Amino acid sequence: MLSIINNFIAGEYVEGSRGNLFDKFSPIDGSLVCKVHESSRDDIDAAVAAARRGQAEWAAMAPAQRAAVLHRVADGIDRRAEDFVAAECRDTGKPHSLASHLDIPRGAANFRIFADLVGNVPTESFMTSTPGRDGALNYAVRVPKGVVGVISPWNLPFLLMTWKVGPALACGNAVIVKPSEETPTTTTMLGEVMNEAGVPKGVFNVVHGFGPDSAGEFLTTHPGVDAITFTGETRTGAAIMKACADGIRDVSFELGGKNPAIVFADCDIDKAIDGTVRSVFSNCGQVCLATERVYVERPIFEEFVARLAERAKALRIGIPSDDATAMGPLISKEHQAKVLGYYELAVQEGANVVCGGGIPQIGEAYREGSWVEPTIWTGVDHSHRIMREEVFGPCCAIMPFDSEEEVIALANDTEYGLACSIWTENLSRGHRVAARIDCGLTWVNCWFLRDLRTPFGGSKMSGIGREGGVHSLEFYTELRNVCVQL
Ligand code: NAD
Ligand code: 6OD
Repeated sequence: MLSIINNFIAGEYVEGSRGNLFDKFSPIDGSLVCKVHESSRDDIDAAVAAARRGQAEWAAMAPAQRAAVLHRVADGIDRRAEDFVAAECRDTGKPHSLASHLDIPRGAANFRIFADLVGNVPTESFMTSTPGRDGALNYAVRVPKGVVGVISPWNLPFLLMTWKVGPALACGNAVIVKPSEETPTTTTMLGEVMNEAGVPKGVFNVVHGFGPDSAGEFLTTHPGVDAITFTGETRTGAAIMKACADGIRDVSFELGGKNPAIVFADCDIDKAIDGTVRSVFSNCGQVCLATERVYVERPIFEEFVARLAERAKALRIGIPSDDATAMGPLISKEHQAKVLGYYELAVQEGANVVCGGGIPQIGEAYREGSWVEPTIWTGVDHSHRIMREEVFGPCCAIMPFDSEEEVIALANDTEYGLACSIWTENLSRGHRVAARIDCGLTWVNCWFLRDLRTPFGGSKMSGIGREGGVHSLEFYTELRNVCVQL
């Protein structure tokens, strides 16, 4: 039976008021997955009104009580993990093993960690001397921002949505989430878990649609929304920033990247190869932190390229439910066309195709899916567009380097600044180089090893602000000062 995805407003699943539905197609075989109710301006108005009512009730609850509710949300996700995994795999085509080990458990963790964190953060206070008087006590209190709009992408839909909803709710806000039009399902399913956990109606709302002239724009321009937190493309971030400027509303942006890996000749090459296979090809390369530029010190360049290519060619491409699948399809035909466009461009620009570069044969039943081959290029420099522009596919270009100074300059020669991995057994060098890379996250001898208490975000065109740990609390609350004359 074809499923219809509704909006979730004030604790109820509701159809879009205009009756417009859009189609969501499978990246695996191009079949219709579901039809989705697109939200109109009226629906966004209803969501904002519900959120304002719900937020007042939610913020009035004792923080410990809110934390207990959020723990029940996490438990509810765990109980239904299999349903969430199946839905995420259906929408994205990602391997079942990835969704069940990463996306869905991280969703539950995103509620637990921030539920526990909020009660344990001290705020500042000062004793202020006032000449001739008894002085004053100044202290700061944190209050929720109010109604937060959450706009999320399709690559790690549940993980990245809960990464914002968890702390926003823990801080006493209400949220209106607009998931990507490509991945509407798991965010919508979360509504039921929220109701069962006892989250007051209107605290968690979901609206569906696209960006411009649709739910995304209606949400970001709505005067009843107090802040917007967004994950997605850099140019979408720029459009949202303009929309938020009118209302002087706060934004937090996690945007695109063109992330380097630096492989020194003194690395443990087995670990560096394993790590680079993960960082380039996981989730079919559709991870904002994914490596797309690899710089390898010349003495190990040939060996590294040959071994990485061997591993890339051995990656099993297939459907989510096959346990042997290491890589699924891209999210959509549109994204496949973009990635294949870069594969073509690389060749036109004179890159050497070490492996891949085309569409793999998965079987007749999957001909309409959005498959691409894992791809590696050499023979490139920074004049090539594949060394400068985010592809967001399972591919990387590899360049040799001769010195630490040279590779630091190469790594930083980008308008992005999200993540970097450094592979070396010389930890002094690891620290030294990490300090000089202009990006928000540097991993030494690892990749995507996350501790949710750490600051997460990008420099330059990769974002504004930091979330994670207390940094999330900073974004999702406002600080007020109280001054008491003693
Ligand atoms: P996208 O920017 O196309 O879409 C993201 C969301 O924004 C979707 O929900 C979309 O409907 C909405 N949107 C689009 N235009 C809008 C507008 N004008 N107003 C309001 N909302 C609008 O991004 P995507 O294609 O879904 O995701 C891939 C991109 O996201 C890549 O560039 C990737 O690097 C980036 N990303 C970054 C991070 C990070 O943490 N830095 C994480 C994941 C993805
Ligand atoms: O791990 C996280 O918290 C996070 N925001 C990951 C982002 C991955 C981008 O695709």
